[in-house]
Amino acid sequence: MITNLAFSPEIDAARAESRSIVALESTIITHGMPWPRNLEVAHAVQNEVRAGGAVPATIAVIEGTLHIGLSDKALEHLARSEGIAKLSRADLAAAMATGGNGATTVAATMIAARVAGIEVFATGGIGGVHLGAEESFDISADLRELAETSVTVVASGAKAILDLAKTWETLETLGVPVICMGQDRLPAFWSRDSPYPAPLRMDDPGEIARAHVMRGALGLPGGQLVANPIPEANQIAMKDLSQVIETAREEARRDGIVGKAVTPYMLARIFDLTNGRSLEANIALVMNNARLGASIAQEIDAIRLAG
Ligand code: PSU
Ligand code: MN
Repeated sequence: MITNLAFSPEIDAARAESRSIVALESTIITHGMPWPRNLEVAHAVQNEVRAGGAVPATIAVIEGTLHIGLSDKALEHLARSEGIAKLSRADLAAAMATGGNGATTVAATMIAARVAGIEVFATGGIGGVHLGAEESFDISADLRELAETSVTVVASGAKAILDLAKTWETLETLGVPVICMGQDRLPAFWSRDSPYPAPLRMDDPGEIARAHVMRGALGLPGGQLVANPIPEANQIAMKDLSQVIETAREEARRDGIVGKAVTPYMLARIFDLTNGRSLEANIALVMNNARLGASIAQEIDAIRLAG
């Protein structure tokens, strides 16, 4: 029994009416995008879930309470905050126990979604194995979370600032289904294409929902990662980004950036170095993932209702 868990009025109503809910993370707002675009996007993504026929539950920890669904005021407060904690599996409980505040990463949002009975979560990109991990050992807790927590996560693959080959290999080792939506090769966040073949391919949300339910029936712990390619019109070709990523990496090294700070630092530098183009692409793909998440959530609920 978790005492410090709060559902927003919208989520309370959705639960009472058995409407489909899609979880959304808050680290993308606090650490992934600059003010004030982050707040606009937070609202736009929520609206995209609603337009897709489901109810959005943005998740964060505020004064020790795990909030499932945020008021507009709370969302704005988060979006404006600087230096707020980025909570993952290791520190979610500690933040709740000590009355802390924090944005939830993919890992922490998955944990919160499971606790709240939400089976689908949409975001931009998951964390993964960082470039140079053989030296730094920097591997996101998101990967292990996917192996343990039964939530289907819709993302556009892992960010291209990561070592994608090692990230996909690790997910395979962990037995996480990586399902590519509608194509045979995995997307690479800002680009639709990559050299990596899709371990699994599905072409409609109903199949993804059936696979999710089937895993539960088999008693398999862990979630699914749905790799949804960025819309064609918004993509940035890999060759246009590799130099930018390399520059951002060198700067991160020069500035001694390590641990949790690496991902936000790299994203911010890449936004600057592309004059905001990478941000626009990031926004487009999150919206696209929100829409697909809404469809998958409704398909899962339809299966549960029929069963
Ligand atoms: N993808 C984005 N923007 C982000 C993140 C991912 O496009 O801000 C965040 C997610 O919350 C993800 C986290 O869980 O970065 C991974 O951080 P780390 O590499 O420190 O585990
Ligand atoms: Mn890390």
